[in-house]
Amino acid sequence: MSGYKIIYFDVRGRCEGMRILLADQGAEWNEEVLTFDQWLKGDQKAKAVFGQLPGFQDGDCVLYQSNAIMRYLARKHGVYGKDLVTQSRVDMMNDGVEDLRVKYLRMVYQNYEEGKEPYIQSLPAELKHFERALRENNNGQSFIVGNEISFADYNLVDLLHNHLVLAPECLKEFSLLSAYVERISSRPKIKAFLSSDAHKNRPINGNGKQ
Ligand code: 0HH
Repeated sequence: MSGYKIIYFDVRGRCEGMRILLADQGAEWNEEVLTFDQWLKGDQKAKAVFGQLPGFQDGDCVLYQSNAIMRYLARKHGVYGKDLVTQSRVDMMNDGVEDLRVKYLRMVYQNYEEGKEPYIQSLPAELKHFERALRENNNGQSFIVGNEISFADYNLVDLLHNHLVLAPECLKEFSLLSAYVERISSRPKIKAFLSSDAHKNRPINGNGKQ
């Protein structure tokens, strides 16, 4: 069993992409779950490099920043692309995922009631970039980059899952993205993880909005 530990709140949030990566790679991990009251005591915040979670531990390696953790796991499990150009494209797509995640989180945590509908209206303009990237890579039949799964796929699929909860029709006009989410989510170990209580019982966000 690996000694991975994810230190986070009881939400999917910024950790579900890495959980999907670990599940698909057949790795095991432990969760150190903090309540918000425990967090407000301040000890963990003081330890965290940027005063935020998630944190992550693998032996002597302690990391913060969710995308740095994803990259560490990607390097360790060989899901970061096989050459410099592919790795840089994987980074580029993951940065695109991060940009959309930040917009999603801002809406969910800061402006859900008024911002949800305008956000949903603006989604096609965001999702079309991912649809085009898929089309330009083997006509959408492979991964977001190249012909092997990468951490950007795990991160993108998690964010798309959240969007399908927010707006169940949002992928209807994007046939390649729809098929892609289905395909990645049907990989046996991911499918098993997605049907587990660990995934199903964990809320997407910490404020009850989704
Ligand atoms: N760039 C950082 C990263 O990618 C951003 C981390 C971040 O925003 O890792 N962390 C937030 C928690 S993620 C944080 O530490 C959003 C989920 C919030 C759920 C909280 C409530 C759960 C209760 C069950 N926020 C706390 C803080 O900044 O003090």
